[in-house]
Amino acid sequence: MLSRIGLIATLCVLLVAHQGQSEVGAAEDGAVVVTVTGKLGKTNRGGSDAFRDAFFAFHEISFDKAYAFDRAALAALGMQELTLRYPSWPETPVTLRGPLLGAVLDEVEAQGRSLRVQALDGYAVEFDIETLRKGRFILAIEADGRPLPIGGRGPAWLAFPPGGYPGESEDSDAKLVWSVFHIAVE
Ligand SMILES: Nc1nc2c(c(=O)[nH]1)N[C@H]1C(S)=C(S)[C@@H](COP(=O)(O)O)O[C@H]1N2
Ligand SMILES: [Mo]
Repeated sequence: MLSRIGLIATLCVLLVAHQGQSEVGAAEDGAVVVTVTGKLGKTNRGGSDAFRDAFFAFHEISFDKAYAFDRAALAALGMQELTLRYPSWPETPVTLRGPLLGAVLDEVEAQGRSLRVQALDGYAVEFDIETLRKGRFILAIEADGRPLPIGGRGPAWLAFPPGGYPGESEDSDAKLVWSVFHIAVE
């Protein structure tokens, strides 16, 4: 039978083990929302499996390692806020929250020069990493205090202020990829 002290010690160990797990990344804890592949210095999962990673397979994407983020892991990178309105949007600005894309790239130790941000519907946009590190790019997972839903613009929405990417006109939100699930570092 466990002594009282033994029991307390066991509980402490379990508590620490559990905290440790959520620190390491969270791929194990919650549903993965965004997976980063390509030239990474740090990964937290192995290669794609045509059965389990069916949506990657649908898009004909395969990889031998990747870094998978759930919402908590993205939030742990530091939630930033961006209140935006593009001319084609409804009157009331949208307040988006999520980590800086640069923080995501730091976490995975991105080593490439460009990024391909890909959405569930297949829409994808290429960005130059050096350029976007200078701007204010947020991988939003919340809008107006609510998680971005699948079926809406979630699970993640790449957002930056009007004119925030060189060469993009002030009124175009064409590079604001919504329903992002995959970022490839190339
Ligand atoms: N996932 C996804 N994101 C996307 C698009 C898209 O088709 N799919 N269209 C882009 C374009 S061309 C524009 S103008 C803006 C706004 O598109 P919406 O009017 O369909 O919301 O989202 C951008 N992000
Ligand atoms: Mo568009």
